Amino acid sequence: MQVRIECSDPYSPTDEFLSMDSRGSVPVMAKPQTPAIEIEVGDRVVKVTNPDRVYFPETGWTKHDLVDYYLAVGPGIVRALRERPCMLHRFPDGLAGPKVHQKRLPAGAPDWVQTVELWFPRYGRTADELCVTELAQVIWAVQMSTVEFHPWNSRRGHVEQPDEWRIDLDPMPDADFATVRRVAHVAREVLDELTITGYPKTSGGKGLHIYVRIEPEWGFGEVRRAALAFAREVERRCGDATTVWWRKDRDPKKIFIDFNQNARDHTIACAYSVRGTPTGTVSTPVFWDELDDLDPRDFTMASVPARFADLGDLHASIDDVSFRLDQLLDWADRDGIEPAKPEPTRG
Ligand SMILES: [Mn+2]
Repeated sequence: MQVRIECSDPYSPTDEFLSMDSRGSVPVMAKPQTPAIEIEVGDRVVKVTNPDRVYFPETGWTKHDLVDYYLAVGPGIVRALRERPCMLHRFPDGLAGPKVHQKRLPAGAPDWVQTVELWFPRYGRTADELCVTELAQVIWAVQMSTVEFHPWNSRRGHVEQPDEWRIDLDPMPDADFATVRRVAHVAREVLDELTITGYPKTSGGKGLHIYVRIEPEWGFGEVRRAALAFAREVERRCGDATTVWWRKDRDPKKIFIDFNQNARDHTIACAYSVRGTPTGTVSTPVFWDELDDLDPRDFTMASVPARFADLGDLHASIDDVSFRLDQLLDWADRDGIEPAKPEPTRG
């Protein structure tokens, strides 16, 4: 499958337009180079340069290891990214170097790498973001030094209407995973009462995400409003949960239900995304009934491929049924949650 060949590897500067961290745009020159390799992915061939470059200094894992990881979880990462605008968290020199939060597709993409044009009111302009339709595009993004994939909660066909409601359980600094578990169980109880199926995954950090497929019928503001109404209900039932907006006002022992992750242009690492952590933790789909036993630190780019081979993608059925937000929006009205502001329109 992998053929080592000699290739020249001229440094090709990437386009950092809309990069959130321009420090990453400074190339590090004159690195010793190992020969590039070519990876066959479906019908495509992806050239991977500097495959032996160490991306994770603590474990010694290389860019090649990262490629192998994403190949191993291929159907899972593609399901999580399919047709979604995707922001890339790139580490051109591995974790030891700067991190680049990149919206616009890096330059030099082959013609089979697809994109979606987005409007960014903040910048008053558009950008073409990566839009994954097949695994080769994921591997190409890794070639472009992407470690983390942060897709939108909407898809190319209806960019302004999310089809994913994201329940983001964020532990404050003094909260442990046991507290995350308690809040997650209450969240599930409320979802059950709404007859909504939520798909849990570790965040790859200390938290947990629960994803819900929704009809792409509402704008970001309404989805966020529904998410807040849900979060308030969980907060009422569980003393460990908070929806307090200002971080400084939050109890550091609590779990913040970050409803704002449903706002336009807010993204979080998707299922099967490796995180830029020293141990290469992975945002990993989990069974509800393993939640009480698992330690999210056990899910890494070294361990998740075997789990994926054993269990398959625990989010495989997420696209089968889409749910509605009507009841949550009724709760939002009942609770006096202020109406969503209209999204800024394209000038
Ligand atoms: Mn989070």
